[in-house]
Amino acid sequence: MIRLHHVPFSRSFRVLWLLEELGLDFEVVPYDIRDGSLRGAFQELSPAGRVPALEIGGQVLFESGAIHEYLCETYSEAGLGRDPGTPQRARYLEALHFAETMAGCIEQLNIQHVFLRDPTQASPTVIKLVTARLAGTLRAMERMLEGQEYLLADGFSAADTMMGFNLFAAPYYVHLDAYPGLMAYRGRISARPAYSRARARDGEQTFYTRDFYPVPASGP
Ligand SMILES: N[C@@H](CCC(=O)N[C@@H](CS)C(=O)NCC(=O)O)C(=O)O
Repeated sequence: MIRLHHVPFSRSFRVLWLLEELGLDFEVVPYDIRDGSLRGAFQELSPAGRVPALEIGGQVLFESGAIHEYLCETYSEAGLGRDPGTPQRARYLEALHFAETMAGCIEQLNIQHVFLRDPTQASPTVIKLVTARLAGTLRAMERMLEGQEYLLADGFSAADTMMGFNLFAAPYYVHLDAYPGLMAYRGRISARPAYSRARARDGEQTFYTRDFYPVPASGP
């Protein structure tokens, strides 16, 4: 039995998508990020009250990157990880972890723009700074993709399910049309059948109420 604890359109989508790429049978347990259901009993599964959490083989794992490495090792025949000693190993690990540098920027902007109970507490200075940092990670990702279809030169991997998800959240804060390489890549990953199956199981996000959240004009 594999069971994914999931909030629609959150980092747990990475794991949902990877499970579909691996062709595994699994159950999705949905949560609402705002209703308190990620606190209390849920913290037995994920101590910081975060998704994803994955029940698999009688244990529970949290942290999307660790789950990626574990699933790719456990189902190695799918070839979605890169083993130690193989040519793309270093780039693979780099992309898996860089995904969280970018997601950390998105998370800070989510807090500033979307999750503060009192929006007047948002800081234009922090928003301006973090938006620029997010743009920097997008530029870096575009360079990583130069001349290749996926993040690794030897083809699709779990690095793409880790980092690829970010490209659906980042455009709430940075216009992606400035990054043609990322736009083309996003088109490629969206066209994957496993991505479509994952989207069909994802559920509706409820936190973004606009298409774009600009840096406030009153910033320094
Ligand atoms: N580094 C963790 C981050 C997990 C995380 O922060 N997930 C967010 C959703 S994207 C969450 O569960 N937030 C709930 C909260 O902060 O209360 C991972 O990659 O799994």
